[in-house]
Amino acid sequence: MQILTIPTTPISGQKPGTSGLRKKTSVFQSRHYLENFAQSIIDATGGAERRTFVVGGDGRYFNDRAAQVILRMLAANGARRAIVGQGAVLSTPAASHLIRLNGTDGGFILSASHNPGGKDADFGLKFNMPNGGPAPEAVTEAIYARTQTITDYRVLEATDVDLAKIGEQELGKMQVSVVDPVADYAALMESLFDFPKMRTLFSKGFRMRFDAMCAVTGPYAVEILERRLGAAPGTVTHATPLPDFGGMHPDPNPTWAHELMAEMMDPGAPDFGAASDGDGDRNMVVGQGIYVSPSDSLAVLAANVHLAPAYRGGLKGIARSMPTSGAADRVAEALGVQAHETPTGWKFFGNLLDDGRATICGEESFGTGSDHVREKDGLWAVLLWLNILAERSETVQEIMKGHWSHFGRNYYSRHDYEALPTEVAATIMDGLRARLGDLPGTAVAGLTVEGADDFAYLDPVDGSRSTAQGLRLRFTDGSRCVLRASGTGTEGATLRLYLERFVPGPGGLDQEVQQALAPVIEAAEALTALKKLSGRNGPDVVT
Ligand code: VG1
Ligand code: CO
Repeated sequence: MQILTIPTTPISGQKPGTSGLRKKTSVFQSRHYLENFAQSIIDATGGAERRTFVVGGDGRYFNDRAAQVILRMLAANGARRAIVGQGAVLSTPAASHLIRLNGTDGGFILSASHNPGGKDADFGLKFNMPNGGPAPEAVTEAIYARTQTITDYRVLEATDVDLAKIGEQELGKMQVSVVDPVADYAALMESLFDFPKMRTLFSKGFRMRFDAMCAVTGPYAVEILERRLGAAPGTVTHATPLPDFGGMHPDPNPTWAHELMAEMMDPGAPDFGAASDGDGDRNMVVGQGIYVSPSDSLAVLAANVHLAPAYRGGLKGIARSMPTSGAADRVAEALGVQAHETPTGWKFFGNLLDDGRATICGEESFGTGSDHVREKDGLWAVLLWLNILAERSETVQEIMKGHWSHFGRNYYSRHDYEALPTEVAATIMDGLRARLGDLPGTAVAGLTVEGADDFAYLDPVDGSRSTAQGLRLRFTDGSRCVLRASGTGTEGATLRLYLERFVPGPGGLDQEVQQALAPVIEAAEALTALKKLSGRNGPDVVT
């Protein structure tokens, strides 16, 4: 087998966003595109010589082809070993776990996560570090810089590795270990939670629905929920991963997981419902007749996490992304633990988790996780909820109401304006940014602006600074809104408007969310002119 050095030239736009590089599948399939980016990752992270990597993805269209290319490139770059999920499939949290479990030098995760998959949809690739977490900004910038100077890449001339077969193979001088994608992950979950107690819950007739959305979590959820915990067969729906996710948009929110929502709002609903995204790191949680917002879910999980065996000792701290509601901060305060506010994207939690400053982390975008891996973890969150439900013997509804009456309620919603022309989005963002200094004191829609800034983050562990992470407007009554440009889309620019209002209770805890937020929504429009400038009647997706 021969190592080929292929001359290439830089390709523009290979800049990783919030979570890796995401592009249309056809772009990734174009000449040298994947190879240039993969070689740039290898070059910018110190080469692959004698190293071990994990390789796997969410199973979307092109996943298998891309995995074969990456394996041949790792072999050509001198890697010692690659650990690959069977069929080149690994959920993102399972990949993070394998990176850590095997003490490897990192991992290549093939996924565009919650973005639709298929020939005409999206593909993505990201690199995770030896700690199992997404590469931090300094590394993704170095990768991007390398894509702009690259002159050649190395690839082994070889036939495909048989990724259907579990066991050891050789690719040139590199060892390829094909592993069961589920086994180690399921064992990890079993070590964290009280499986016997959860089994008892199911044996008493507890009913659950888990919508895997034809994405990667199907096999994980069937193994853990149905086989190990004894949930009724068929609890997991859309359980077979498909290359195009069966045409579903694998984003677990009330809009895209509407089948689950409809079932859970029905009078005969199961006791507990959940869904996960394309690569298995997101979760949506729904009770009988009640949707749990991700920001609330983080707060409730943090307040109850001591009920699960692995967390009996309590929390070191709670971290949330800036746009996520302050509900978790109230729990941190009550527990007397550190509260951290980071920019959007899981890469910012890694240092806090590694340094023992946080145990549990979350984002408003349906992401929750803990220090058991270095990614958000959809099934982990669902299992923690189940463990809490088994311990408390209350319904989701009772737990939520109890939480609000104790801590007060942070009404919260996100309004997405998708695929706007890039210039329009830039005009809206730049216009507001330019006026931030003048806004404090402005009264609008019955609210008064108290503070306005462009969020910047100073990492307390490594001292790195990240700027321009979202425009924040804080009102005197504690409400706030945030305007931020998405970094995961592949078409035009998506703007996200995050809205929050705190009601301390005892009254006013049962309002309809958009109604409770009406003054903030009105003030946000008056200040950002988002609808007016975008020419849209309203948001495309409301979560
Ligand atoms: C979105 C979410 C962010 C999340 C990211 C990756 O990013 O807002 O919270 O970490 O997706 O999630 P953005 O830049 O589009 O707002 V996943 O599950 O797509 O890896
Ligand atoms: Co995801």
